[in-house]
Amino acid sequence: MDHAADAFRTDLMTITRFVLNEQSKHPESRGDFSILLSHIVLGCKFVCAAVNKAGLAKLIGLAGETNVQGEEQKKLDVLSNEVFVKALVSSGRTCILVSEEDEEAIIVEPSKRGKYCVVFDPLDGSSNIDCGVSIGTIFGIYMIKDGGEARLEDVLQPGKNMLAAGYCMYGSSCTFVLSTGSGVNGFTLDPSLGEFILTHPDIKIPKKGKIYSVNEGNAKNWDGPTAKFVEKCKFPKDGSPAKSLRYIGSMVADVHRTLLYGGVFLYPADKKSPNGKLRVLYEVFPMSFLMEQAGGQSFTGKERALDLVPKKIHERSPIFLGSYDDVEEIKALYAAEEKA
Ligand code: FDP
Repeated sequence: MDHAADAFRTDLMTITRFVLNEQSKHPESRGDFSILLSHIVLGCKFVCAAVNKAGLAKLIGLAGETNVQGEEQKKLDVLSNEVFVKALVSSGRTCILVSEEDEEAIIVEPSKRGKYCVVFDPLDGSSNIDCGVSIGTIFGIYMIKDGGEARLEDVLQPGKNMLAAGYCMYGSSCTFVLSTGSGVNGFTLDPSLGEFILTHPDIKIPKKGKIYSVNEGNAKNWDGPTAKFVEKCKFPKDGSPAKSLRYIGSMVADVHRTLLYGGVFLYPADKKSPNGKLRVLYEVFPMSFLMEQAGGQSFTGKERALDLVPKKIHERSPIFLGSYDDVEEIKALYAAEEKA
């Protein structure tokens, strides 16, 4: 990207303009999706402002509650969840919501109901809040199955049925990454305009990467293929250079780097957590959707991640996602183990 030319850009592709352009490719569209997305974007802008002000506003600290996963809830988690639930319900376009922070799915009251189901983690990576490390919001959007009553089955669909997915990263800049099923585009918030501007058009992940990203503190509990893969990253036997390790411990930030620079992000199963740590609906699926749309792959250790059919809304799954060739290597290691 030509940054000098960018500084003088006068034809700004805002996210609203981008989505309306996409909408115009579907003459039958009534704009419902664009309206839904504008409410998600509003939620992200609010959370971005709250994250930036957190230290000053004394928002950091425990809210005195624990969430469904038994983790301590911070004030910012509570706030972000409330903002997103209210923004999504008031859009009039949603019928069922699943949030990381709420044990039960939220069924939208009939007068405000639309045809979309939204699964989201309002503030992922929350253990990083207090030290100012990048955190983010992750979301995925499904269409209600038969257009009738909203039921739990509508959000227990495989990830490949998602219509759209994305995340917003609250970091040194606020970046919104979106796929509506035809590629991946990244937008950066211009704080002076209050608008997300297209800065990363048509993101493609490098076919092979030089980075691996994993919590190596769990290594003693890993299964064979994971241990072998990480060993290969550090001590390659084919003459290729060793890979670098980068692990932030905040999924949005680790996946964002993986998407832009290439490589692989893994949160495998281990003896202590046979299903891994990350949640299928609002972590594994949206990130896998984006990876595939950017030309990468995502694998659970058993199958393509987007083929998984969740049975529970807060289900977890192991995950290996990133550059096509790197994930291919992991798949080969699992296939070899199964054969053995
Ligand atoms: P966090 O616990 O800080 O909320 O699933 C949440 C998550 O962060 C991810 O964002 C992150 O990738 C992962 O957990 C980090 O887990 P470890 O601390 O076990 O490495």
